[in-house]
Amino acid sequence: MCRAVYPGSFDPITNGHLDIIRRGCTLFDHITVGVLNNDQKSPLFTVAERIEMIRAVVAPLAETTRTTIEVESFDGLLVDFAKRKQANCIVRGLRAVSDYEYELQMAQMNRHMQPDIETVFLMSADTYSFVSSRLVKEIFFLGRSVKQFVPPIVEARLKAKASQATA
Ligand code: COD
Repeated sequence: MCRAVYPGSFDPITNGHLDIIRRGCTLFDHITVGVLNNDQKSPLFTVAERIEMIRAVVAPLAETTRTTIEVESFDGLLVDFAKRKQANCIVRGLRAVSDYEYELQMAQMNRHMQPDIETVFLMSADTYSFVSSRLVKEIFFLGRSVKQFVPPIVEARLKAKASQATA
């Protein structure tokens, strides 16, 4: 049984993240999407909001795949979370060379701490290789549509955040 953890900030989930999850379903029996509960960053969406959006966008995948997908938050070290989830793989997405150095360092550090958990990299689809949560938020709040980069529920939640901010 191949069990994977796909960890991240997901603030918010984008079509790039979703593509990695969808493709992960062809490789793994079980995927836990792990949302980091990180007080040091100041995220736009709360962990609960991020989890709710991810659950909503992965729900349709259940109809097309035998992979089970769960979404949870985690604190502390990723390898400890992966161990608790009995995962043998950590899935990460690679967009460009700029991701590589950070990802390599993290994968090597994680392997030193937990040699029985392998990091697996999936190359970003070329349609999403330039998409990041940070840019999506920046573009949205500077007034352009992000419809092509995020699932509809995320676009709706961004609009709700914007109207809360102006209320
Ligand atoms: N296409 C493909 N992949 C993508 C795209 C895209 N358009 N956008 C993002 N991704 C990938 C990223 O490359 C990443 O692999 C993953 O999706 C999640 O991305 P983010 O940006 O949401 O999340 P990150 O990279 O900020 O997550 C960092 C972690 C939470 C995994 C990391 O900080 C962590 O493990 N923290 C726990 C503490 C810990 O264990 N520290 C020691 C590490 S050695």
